[in-house]
Amino acid sequence: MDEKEKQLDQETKGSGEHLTTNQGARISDNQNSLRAGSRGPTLMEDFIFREKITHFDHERIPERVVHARGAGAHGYFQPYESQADITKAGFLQDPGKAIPVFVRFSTVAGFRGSADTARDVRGFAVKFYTDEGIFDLVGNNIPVFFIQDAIKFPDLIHSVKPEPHNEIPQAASAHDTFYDFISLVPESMHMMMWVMSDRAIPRSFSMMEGFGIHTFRMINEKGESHFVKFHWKPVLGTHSLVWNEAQTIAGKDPDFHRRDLWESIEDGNFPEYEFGVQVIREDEEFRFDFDILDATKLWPEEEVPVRKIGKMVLNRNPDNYFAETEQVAFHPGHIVPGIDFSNDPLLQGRLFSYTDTQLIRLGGPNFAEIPINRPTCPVHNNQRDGYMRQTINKGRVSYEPNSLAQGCPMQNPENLKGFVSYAEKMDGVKVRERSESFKDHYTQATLFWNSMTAVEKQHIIDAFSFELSMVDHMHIRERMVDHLNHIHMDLATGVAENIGVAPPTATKAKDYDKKSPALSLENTRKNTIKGRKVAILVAEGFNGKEVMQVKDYLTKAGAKAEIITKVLGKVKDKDGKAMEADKTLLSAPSVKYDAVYIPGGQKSVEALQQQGDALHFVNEAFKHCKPIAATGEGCDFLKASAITGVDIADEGSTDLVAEKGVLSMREGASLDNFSRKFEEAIARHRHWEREKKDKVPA
Ligand code: HDE
Repeated sequence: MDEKEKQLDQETKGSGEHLTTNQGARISDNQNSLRAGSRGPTLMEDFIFREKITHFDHERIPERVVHARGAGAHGYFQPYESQADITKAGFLQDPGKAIPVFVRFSTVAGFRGSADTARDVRGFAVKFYTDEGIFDLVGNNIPVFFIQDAIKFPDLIHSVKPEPHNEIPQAASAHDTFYDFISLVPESMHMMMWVMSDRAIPRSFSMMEGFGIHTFRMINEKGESHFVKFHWKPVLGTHSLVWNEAQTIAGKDPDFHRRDLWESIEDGNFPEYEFGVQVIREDEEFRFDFDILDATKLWPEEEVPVRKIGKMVLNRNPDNYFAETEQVAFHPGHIVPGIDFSNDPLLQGRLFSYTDTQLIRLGGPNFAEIPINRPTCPVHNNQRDGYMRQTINKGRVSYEPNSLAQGCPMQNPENLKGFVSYAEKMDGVKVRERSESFKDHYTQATLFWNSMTAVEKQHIIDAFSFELSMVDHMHIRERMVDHLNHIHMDLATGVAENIGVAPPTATKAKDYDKKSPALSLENTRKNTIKGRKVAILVAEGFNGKEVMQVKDYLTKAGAKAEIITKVLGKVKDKDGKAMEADKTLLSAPSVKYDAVYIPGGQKSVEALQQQGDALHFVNEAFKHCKPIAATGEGCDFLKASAITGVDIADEGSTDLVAEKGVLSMREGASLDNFSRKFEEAIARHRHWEREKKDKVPA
């Protein structure tokens, strides 16, 4: 019995428990309510019925206003070595000590039931259960934000959410109100570049970076402060979907990302991220051509390198979505000694918002007592009562100072790890105004554009063109093109041509050719196929030996290879040996895989050629620039598909033909060598050099 069968078996056997009310009375009949006669009215006294229905009626709590759609996982964090030079935070001192974490990934705009693959920012929120209290790092997968001041947040969110008169569109920024707002807020342009790039459609949660965004402080034992930015770097590298694929997945598998996270953990293929900090000395605050308190700016990694200080591994799925993933309450204000805030006005505003939102969402001030939110260290204070209080405080003392309880719980001086805010020098007049140093809105947007490859640039043009073609108002489209022309004229021209706006005649961008290679996804790729999914398309009569060998190779390299047939059940190879199908062509579209392999076997290939879904599978994989491989008669299948512009091994050939990510081999050459070449092609992920998608009918 494999693990899955064991689990199903256990579920079938049951727990042996008895059904009771919430008060513990055993229930004799859970099928019928209490009636006056078998055809008579239901009786008020039916406490069993009333308790059950009342509980059901109250099952929902308000979804998060933003980040409503999420998926969570448990894991641990362990530092590489002591970070005592910059912080006294206990969890960053001992490389021998791991602490528990809970992570919640999310989208921002959509409702709780929306599709995972919408073009959107992803939330990347981590709860560290440290011995000195909870530290929440409530970040995103993009290192900058739309706005500089928290007072604009409700406006931003109202503009991106479905329009209020008809509640359309769901989980999409491609509509008038969003672009109306954004085009009037130039500070959002840098963030818009990221959101229109492939970063906003990640391949999986385990293949995206995370960022704390704001500048924080770290404080060491000597009381010295350094400015820091937090980073998460995925061990699998950073990968994305392509837009057409993301849209298709939204219908075929709206749970694509949460399913991938769940299955990776169940398969023991644990998502891992390195934790990093960029560090700026206190006296370097004004060394840069941007303000380090401005959340619409990043610190280029080439100027301020990321110091990798630890690793997070996600190794356990939640037991219950609601109790854990839905009730988890993050707050950027949950910090521990050794970490402190900066004056970033966006961060300062967030410090108010998160407690406030938990009060309405979780129903009162005791949300820290919900199991997922409880610190792992002791909690003692004089806070009492409130909705759903769990703690049963003993004794008569709930105030301080007191003598009746010997002054306990007592306050802690700094040497007993009491939190002491960094003594930052303050002066200034009380004003409602933005610093002059926050006023350059385009330079880093241009830096981002300059750092992209030609393909990435084209994707940004395509994304803006898609989004703005959904905007009805001409003056909004024109305003956007004008902003883009402040970033780069090629961008503005490329977009304008697609959306019926007159292209600019002269650039408004400043002459700026700096690049930051770390910003391009092409430079974050790692040489691994761990976590990728490969489809093997077969029908009866396939070449079993080829399948076993290639599947084995890919599995050993960390990929998940699945056998796909027309119907579920056993499928026989050409020697009559049966193999179990994992999925069917109906339930497993190509968009759910990273690569596809068609083995040989005359009968199998002839049958597949008669299946439109199989041909569509390969055509679509080709369109999405994914690696495609075929051996033996499988090459004939590729020849019968709509693949264009690449060589495929001819009958009688003994060569391994590999062109633009399409591999084919008839006979003679080594299958091991073939598998190795296939692995390399999968590691590359996308073969953009064949991106001529308009020609492929998929
Ligand atoms: Fe949030 N944000 N946010 N946000 N945010 C919330 O808190 C808010 C901002 C982020 O998985 C809310 O519990 C304001 C930046 C994540 O549970 C709310 C501002 C960043 C999550 C809230 C921001 C984030 C939230 C809604 C402008 C990246 C989901 C429900 C200053 C650094 C956490 C909730 C989870 C959630 C307010 C801007 C990240 C309303 C006022 C910038 C990952 O409190």
